[in-house]
Amino acid sequence: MRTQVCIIGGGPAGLFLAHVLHAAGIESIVIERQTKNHVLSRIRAGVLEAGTVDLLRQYGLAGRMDRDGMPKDGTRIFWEGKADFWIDVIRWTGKRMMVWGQTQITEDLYAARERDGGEMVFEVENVALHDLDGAPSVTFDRHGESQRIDCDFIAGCDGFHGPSRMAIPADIRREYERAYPFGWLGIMVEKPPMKEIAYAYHSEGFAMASRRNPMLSRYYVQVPSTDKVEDWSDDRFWEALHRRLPEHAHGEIETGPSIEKSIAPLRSFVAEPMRWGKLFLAGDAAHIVPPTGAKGLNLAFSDVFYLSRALIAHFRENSDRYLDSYSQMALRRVWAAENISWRMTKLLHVFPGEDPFDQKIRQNDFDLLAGSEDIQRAFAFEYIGLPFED
Ligand code: RFL
Ligand code: PHB
Repeated sequence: MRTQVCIIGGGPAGLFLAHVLHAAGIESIVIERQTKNHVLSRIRAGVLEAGTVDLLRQYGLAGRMDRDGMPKDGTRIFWEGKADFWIDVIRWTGKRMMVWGQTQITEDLYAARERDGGEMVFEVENVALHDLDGAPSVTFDRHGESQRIDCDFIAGCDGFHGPSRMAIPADIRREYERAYPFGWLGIMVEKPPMKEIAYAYHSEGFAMASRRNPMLSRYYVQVPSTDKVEDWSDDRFWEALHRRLPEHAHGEIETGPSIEKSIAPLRSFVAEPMRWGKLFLAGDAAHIVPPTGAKGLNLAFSDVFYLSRALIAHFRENSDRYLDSYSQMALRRVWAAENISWRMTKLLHVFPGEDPFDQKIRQNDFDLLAGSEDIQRAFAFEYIGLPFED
């Protein structure tokens, strides 16, 4: 096979890139390790930055989101022993976020790709990247047969465990990492959610209340990395959640049997550079953030914004200006998201082995935030996501 851009990975980054390139008349083939149903069964992100919402609208992908998504003007913070706090994001930034699931966005992206007649190959195995500084190609096996795609560029959108990042030579690639000794146990419940998305700090650990639609709630609690899903019955989950959220909010929690339950490990990770020769990384393939700042999916969209602009300038205007600056430009936004995600994780979670000094600093960080409009404005500026660079 031959195409202009071979996209490895059919998650949000790969599918959105294929969509934007198609709109500009650039051909691509998306190859994906899983089946479409498997990709669509993964439950992940829920909160979109204003910039991501704009991109979905700009590319005709916002119909369902604008009908069924829930605009979000700020975030509630519950803090053990202190008054509830509301970060008024719309007041400080003039911008509005959206609560709308990654699963639904991915469904819409698949529908668009099918409508456009774009090529997708599922259930690929043994994917390998070749000749990244010459005439690149990708080889893979499918149902026992070897196949090869020749292309002008490869987009590595294959998530944290995919092969693209590893194709950058070890002496060029630099990796920066923080692993956290805890994860988020998440459950989905078919009950009306709490009024607003809420983050909670409690001396027993972090908890959070989110949603997917007016009849679907998503809750999380911090658990040690060593815990298994089987250790957590629904009853145990609800008890922990109630202990960690203030009593006056208990009336808003509607419990029920979980329809999904999983543990996500927390990690901060960045690989640099995001370009090597004809290979460009986008999304989780290049970076991971802990979910506390709700940044991962948004970063996948901002990488694709920069990368699609660069590829369009290459094919349509014969200019490599944006291809050459892709890695630096994308990484500036990546590090900003790493920064706020790391700080929010430190602020809201209990770290094993922390001492009273650590706890006093955390309390003070919260008091500064709750007491200062300047700090709230700065926080809101980062939380809504940095503007895209020209
Ligand atoms: P994905 O979604 O991992 O997709 C990568 C795709 O590549 C495929 N793949 C391969 N394909 C071909 N060949 C191979 N060898 C391959 N190896 C892998 C995979 O099957 C997959 O389909 O990466 P992408 O597209 O970069 O998207 C990133 C987002 O999925 C991720 O950042 C977010 O889900 C993170 N995240 C959140 N982000 C937000 O912006 N807001 C949130 O509120 C938010 N909440 C979350 C989250 C992630 C969570 N978990 C479970 C990690 C909440 C949670 C609990
Ligand atoms: C979610 O709804 O899954 C969600 C929302 C906000 C976060 C993380 C996850 O920070």
